[in-house]
Amino acid sequence: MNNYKNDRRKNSYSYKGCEYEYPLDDKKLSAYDRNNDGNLSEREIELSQLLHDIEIKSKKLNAQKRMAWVSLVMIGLVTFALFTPAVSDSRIDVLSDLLAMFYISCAGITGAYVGVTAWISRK
Ligand SMILES: [Ca+2]
Repeated sequence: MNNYKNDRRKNSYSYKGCEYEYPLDDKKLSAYDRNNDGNLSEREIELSQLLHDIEIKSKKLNAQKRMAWVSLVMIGLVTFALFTPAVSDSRIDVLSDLLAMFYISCAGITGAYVGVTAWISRK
């Protein structure tokens, strides 16, 4: 048993002989205390680790999704900007190599996200 409410000296716990730093505050720890007895049992610690891992993976997936959306939106915005009179033909000629790299990298980010999420959902 690991009494997290009374042990405020450190934000860590030992489990199976290893000392783990707990990156969570008491409010989050109390969310993992399923039976509200003020202690984290071995099972509750296991579940809290699983939930913590899931939260981190979820945040990572959300960040990747945001990156893919920003890339997709940037492709549209840059394409739209290139068709406005603000960008002259001579500028587009000079920047053509750079623009090609920009389109390839943005499409690569979006395509990689779509491919990886499809691959993950199939697993
Ligand atoms: Ca408990």
